[in-house]
Amino acid sequence: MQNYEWTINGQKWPDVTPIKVSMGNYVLADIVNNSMMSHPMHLHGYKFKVLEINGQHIKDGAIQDTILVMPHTSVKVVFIADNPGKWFFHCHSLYHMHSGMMAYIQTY
Ligand SMILES: [Cu+2]
Repeated sequence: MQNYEWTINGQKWPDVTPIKVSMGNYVLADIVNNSMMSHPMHLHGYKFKVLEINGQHIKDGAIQDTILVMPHTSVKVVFIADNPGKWFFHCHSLYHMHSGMMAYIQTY
């Protein structure tokens, strides 16, 4: 069996670089899942709007704080950085999170 190490932007918790966003700006995020497993990605402190899934525009995308990113799928979301602080962004599969799939956004 292969041992999995789950990462965000190639980094494994707790050795992560904060994802810095400027207060008041729109933040467009590409969430790309190159693995063969699904990842329910959860953002604290914000709600985002889903814009695209695999390049297909989503009309009236839902406003949510979690999105299930299927294997070999990319998702574009947007939110407004209007909540100062440090906010976790992580996979909600506890196994994945505990093996490193956690980062944080820092709004300044
Ligand atoms: Cu996961």
